[in-house]
Amino acid sequence: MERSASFLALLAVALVVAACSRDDGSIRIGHVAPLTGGIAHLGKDNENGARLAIEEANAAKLKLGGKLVKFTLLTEDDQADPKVGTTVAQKLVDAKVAGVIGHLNSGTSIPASSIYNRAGVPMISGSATNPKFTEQGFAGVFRVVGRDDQQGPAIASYLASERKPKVVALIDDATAYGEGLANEVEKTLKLLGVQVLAREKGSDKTADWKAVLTKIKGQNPDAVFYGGMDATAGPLIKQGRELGIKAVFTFGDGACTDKMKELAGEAAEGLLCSQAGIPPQAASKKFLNAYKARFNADPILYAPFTYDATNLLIEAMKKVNSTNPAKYLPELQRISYNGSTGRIEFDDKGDRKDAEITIFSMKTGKIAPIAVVKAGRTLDYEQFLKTMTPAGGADDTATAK
Ligand code: ABU
Repeated sequence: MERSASFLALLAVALVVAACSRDDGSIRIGHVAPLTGGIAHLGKDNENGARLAIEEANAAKLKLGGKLVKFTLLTEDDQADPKVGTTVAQKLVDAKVAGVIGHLNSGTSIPASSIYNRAGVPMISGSATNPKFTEQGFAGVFRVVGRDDQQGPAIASYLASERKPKVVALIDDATAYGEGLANEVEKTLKLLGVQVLAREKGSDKTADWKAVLTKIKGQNPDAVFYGGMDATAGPLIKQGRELGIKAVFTFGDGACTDKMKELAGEAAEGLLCSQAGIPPQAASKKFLNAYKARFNADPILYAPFTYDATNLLIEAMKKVNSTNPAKYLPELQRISYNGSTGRIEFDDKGDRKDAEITIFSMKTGKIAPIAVVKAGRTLDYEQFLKTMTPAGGADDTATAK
């Protein structure tokens, strides 16, 4: 379905759905991520971002349609499992949420999006990067990070130009995200004339990579790219080094975290990786200070993005002074919002316009940003920072378009 046709269908559903505020003035906002299992730390990070935005909105004592409103976060654990993802999506629809922040994984976001779309519930993911998420034509689907058809070319081009590998081995975890991102990396490497070995596979639960790595070692690649999350990428690089593989290990956003050091120790040093947005430390000072004060920790990966996603939903309601989805949904599509991660506007698919991709390397146990790719230009990270506001990020104020 075309997104414009889906938009009319969504408005028709929204018109028959009662305004999403309850008699006591409370408005429920859903959040979904894996909160148990190997990537629970990333799920909690996403949840913290959404929670902080809601707590700040409640502290501001917002009135909509003349009534004081109170936002409540309904958070669900989809275990990064597509089937559980659709079950909790239906649960949130039944709970009459005003919108959903999430899901974290592409593999859960894509099937869940049909359920929210049928129910007229908007969803904004702060981390799902597979292109299909916004290519389905669903008018209520948005993301505030870049896509894997931006991220794959960015990390592959950086690897090819800076490390000049002749042969690259590609492994993925057979998820929508991991496999999709590895496909994008493969396409770019081939275009650049780099030889790519036959694809190797694991799963999002693989802990023992030795058989795959032994096979790869025999082919002596200069680099290894893995599409998957840090929980499985940590053991992969650790076992790779134990087997004596000297190649440059390279990863996408799911494995571009300091957790790699915790999981792989010294073996993580020197890894290359990308994130589908600005680095968390480049988010606005206001956000970073508030996050630290509230959770006594720094954001790990995409918390600034789920914070912005939640604020976008609330901002759309504020702009139309209504809790009626038929009114705030069109506002979400045309919003121009200066969030903690910079200005956010959506294109006609629901993707963030001009999303950044940041390239990192692990140095002395921390992933450190090296370069930012934006609108087809690659900037050295220090140069990129100069293009941001003096505060080092955005100022969290909304501006009408
Ligand atoms: N983008 C990295 C992890 C989330 C996902 O897209 O599956």
